[in-house]
Amino acid sequence: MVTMLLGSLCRGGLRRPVEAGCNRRALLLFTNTTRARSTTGTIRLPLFAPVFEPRFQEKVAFTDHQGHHFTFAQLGRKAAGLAAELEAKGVKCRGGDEQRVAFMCERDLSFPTTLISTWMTGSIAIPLSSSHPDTMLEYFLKSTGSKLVCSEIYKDKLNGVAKSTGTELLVVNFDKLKDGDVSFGVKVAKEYNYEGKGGLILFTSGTTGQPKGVLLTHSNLLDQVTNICDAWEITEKDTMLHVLPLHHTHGLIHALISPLAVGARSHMLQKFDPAKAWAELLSTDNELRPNVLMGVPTVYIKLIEEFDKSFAKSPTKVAFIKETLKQKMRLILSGSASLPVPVLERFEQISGHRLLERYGMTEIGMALTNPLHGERKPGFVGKPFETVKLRVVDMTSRDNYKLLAESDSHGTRILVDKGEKVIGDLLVKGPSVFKEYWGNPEATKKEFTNDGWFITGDTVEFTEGAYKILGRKSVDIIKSGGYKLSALEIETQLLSFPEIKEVAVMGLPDPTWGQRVVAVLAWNGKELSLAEFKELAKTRVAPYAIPTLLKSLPELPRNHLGKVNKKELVKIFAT
Ligand code: MCA
Ligand code: AMP
Repeated sequence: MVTMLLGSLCRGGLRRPVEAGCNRRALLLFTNTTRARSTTGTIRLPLFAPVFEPRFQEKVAFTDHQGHHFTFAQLGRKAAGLAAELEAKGVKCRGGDEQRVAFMCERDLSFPTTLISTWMTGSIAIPLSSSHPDTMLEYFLKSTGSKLVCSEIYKDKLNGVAKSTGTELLVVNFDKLKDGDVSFGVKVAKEYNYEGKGGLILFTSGTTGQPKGVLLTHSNLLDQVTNICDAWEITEKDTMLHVLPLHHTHGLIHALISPLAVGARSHMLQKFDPAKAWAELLSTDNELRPNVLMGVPTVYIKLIEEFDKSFAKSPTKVAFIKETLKQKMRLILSGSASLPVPVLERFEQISGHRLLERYGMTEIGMALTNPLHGERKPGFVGKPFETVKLRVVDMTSRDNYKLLAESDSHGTRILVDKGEKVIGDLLVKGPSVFKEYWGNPEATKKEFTNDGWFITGDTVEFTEGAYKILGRKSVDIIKSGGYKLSALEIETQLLSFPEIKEVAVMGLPDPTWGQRVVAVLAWNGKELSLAEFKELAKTRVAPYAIPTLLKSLPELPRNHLGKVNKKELVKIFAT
């Protein structure tokens, strides 16, 4: 019965997208569902449909950190079971306005189960991080008006948050969760039109105000996933070693949703641990060992440190590691922050792999990539993905900019005079670009030009036929360990403590973290030690955003406009 239903699903029961902005390639997915793209061939809307694909059913979809394997069939049954429970609780919105379901799960089968079941009910999924303090969680819940689902382990953490925000909380015992009817998943994927419907909200930091909820539709997600699976040839034969957090694009869309969407496997570590990651990369289990790794630059820096500590002294181990990785790994990628060229070079020396660096953003998915085949230029992020259009501009305001160059996957048109450099602000357009910031039309409008281009805030250079990222325009955006952090947001949280009179938060260049979060403070009364400060800060600030170096001054130096010059002030840490 299931197979029959799936047969009809795969022959293209899904409706053809009609929305403006839906690209040629997405249309292709719907008109030719048997083989949508050369490499993947199986991605279709909604992205959970492949979980129910007959030919994947006996394949391992997911391996957790304890080494337990789960097939696509098991994942599908669990997701159908939870979707039925959610529907019984009134989370059912197919055909109506999407509800929001925020969830906090462990890095095991509970995570993909909850994500897929949320999508099966037609709701928007909001993954939460257990590392976030209650105040942040309360803000995410209140600003999205979502329901809340969690694994038993987070019950105590979330009870208070649910109460204080008046949020309905469903605690799930995943071990006891009953299998559901898989034909329900098939039916939903087949009959309900997900085109243009909200799929995910991911929170990201801007220069001002509170974090913004980036709403990605199922169409956005389909386009993002198809672009990357195509460009990097991710197929059902791959196994991803998953070491990244699940509340951001990199760990969620790239390392988890993309493999699931093409019938590949994700092997999730409990957290990034360089020694454990090395053990997995060098595993002798040929059937289940990973062949793809995605990481932020800090991941590779820490892998190199671990290599130097544990293996570098033994020439036999050094040779074995290089040979094993050359043979067994297909692809190793870096993104989310600038990859220092010495790191790329050292990692290549160790592994025989040149890291494939790419560039993207939560709001736009991936924009630029070095080639899978062909030369990966150190220090460059390559060319646009298939459906992405780019502009390099000299920008005065949202409705006034000078075009310097524009690119798509076919090529680049340069408009500056010969000999002049193409350096400017990067703008992006295309079907991967998000729909809106949740409940914040003002902020959405501000981030687009009047003619509909998303303003990334990154400065780029086009040279020697490819793009380079030169940095962020604003000093108030910090990238640390691949996390994007708003200095102003951290300052606002810190100023809510009576102990702190004034504070300036900045990013200090750092060899491990890219940038390290640091703060100059003036205290109300007694100065706190770094340890005391961290203890206080963690009640309102995510652990990875807490300043790790402090300088205390009687008061912050300000210019005649009352502003702190952070470019100058950060130099205080050099002494
Ligand atoms: C942790 N520590 C830090 C930081 N994070 N110190 C300075 N800066 C930081 N950012 C401190 C901790 O407090 C702790 O100190 C010690 O370092 C070890 O912390 P731990 O959490 O164990 O670190 P880790 O597990 O080794 O983490 C390294 C990491 C992690 C795996 C690189 O930072 C990470 O997962 N980053 C990925 C972020 C990400 O996914 N970004 C993608 C955003 P103590 O020992 O004193 O307590 S999406 C995006 O950017 C776009 C779309 C894109 O292009 O991908
Ligand atoms: P996020 O908001 O967390 O999605 O972070 C997106 C930002 O990360 C971009 O706007 C860039 O500033 C930065 N970023 C991502 N990939 C790269 C890269 N390869 N090189 C430099 N910066 C990057």
